Amino acid sequence: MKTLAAILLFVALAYANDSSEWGQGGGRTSTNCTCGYTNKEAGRIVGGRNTGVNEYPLIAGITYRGRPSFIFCGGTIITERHVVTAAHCNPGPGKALDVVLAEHDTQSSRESKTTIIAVQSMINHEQYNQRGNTENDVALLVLASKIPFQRTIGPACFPKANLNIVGSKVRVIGWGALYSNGPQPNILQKVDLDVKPISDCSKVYPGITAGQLCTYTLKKDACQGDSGGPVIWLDPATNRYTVVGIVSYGYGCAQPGAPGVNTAVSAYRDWILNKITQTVPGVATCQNK
Ligand code: 4AZ
Repeated sequence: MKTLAAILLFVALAYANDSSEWGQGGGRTSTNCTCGYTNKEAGRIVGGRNTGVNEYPLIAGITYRGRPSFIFCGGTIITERHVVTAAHCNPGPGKALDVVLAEHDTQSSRESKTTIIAVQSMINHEQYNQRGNTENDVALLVLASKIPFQRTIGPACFPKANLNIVGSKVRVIGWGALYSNGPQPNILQKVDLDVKPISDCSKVYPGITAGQLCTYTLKKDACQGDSGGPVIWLDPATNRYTVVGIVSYGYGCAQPGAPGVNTAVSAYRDWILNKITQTVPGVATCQNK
């Protein structure tokens, strides 16, 4: 009987800990707010696999209002009112957008309870598309109402300045095409990619800058529809996911010799933080202490 009580107490404590922390976290460094957690138990990208249901609470699907099952771009939650995405996802004025949160299977409403929030404004980087290349492919979505952070919905951790993760693995998640010009999956996909020196990208693409993150792994890649979505890195110091990139472009998908190009969030840190303060004063990103 004593053993049973001990087991029950242990289980209760484990649960209490999980609901306050919402999944993994708890590395040697802490963050100023809860971020970058996953739900492993709860539960293409090219060459990826299905995520678990609500495995990545930080992802946002961007949709045209009234078409919640067609996610045309991804995004990453970074504050209670902001999602970061790619400028090339901007359909231009006159298109009402929503973000879909806690989505898993876009063709089912049973497996996950989603939250849809209206986009109040989409702010493109002022220098996007100015020199006819792909740099500054970053935009900030300001949401019309506050995101209800919970186990299944929450922010990514925000990177420090001058983060260098060349040589590390990153994870890309999205509902983008399963191969170049192929169909989009219903279920959110994940894939792990290697971060390469920027010179690997500039060999293949003109006009690559230090504000970009080059990824390349044989037979694995982001693809059409993954754009704007999260490139995340499990920070070993916090054991939490930090948004390090925004899926931007590439020649085809998983083509041998053609890396993927992503916007490096760390390089646009000040631009993003300034826009956050200008649009919704008082909300904050979650960062390492
Ligand atoms: C796209 O068209 C796209 N291989 C995004 C990423 C990549 C290719 C295409 C990367 O949205």
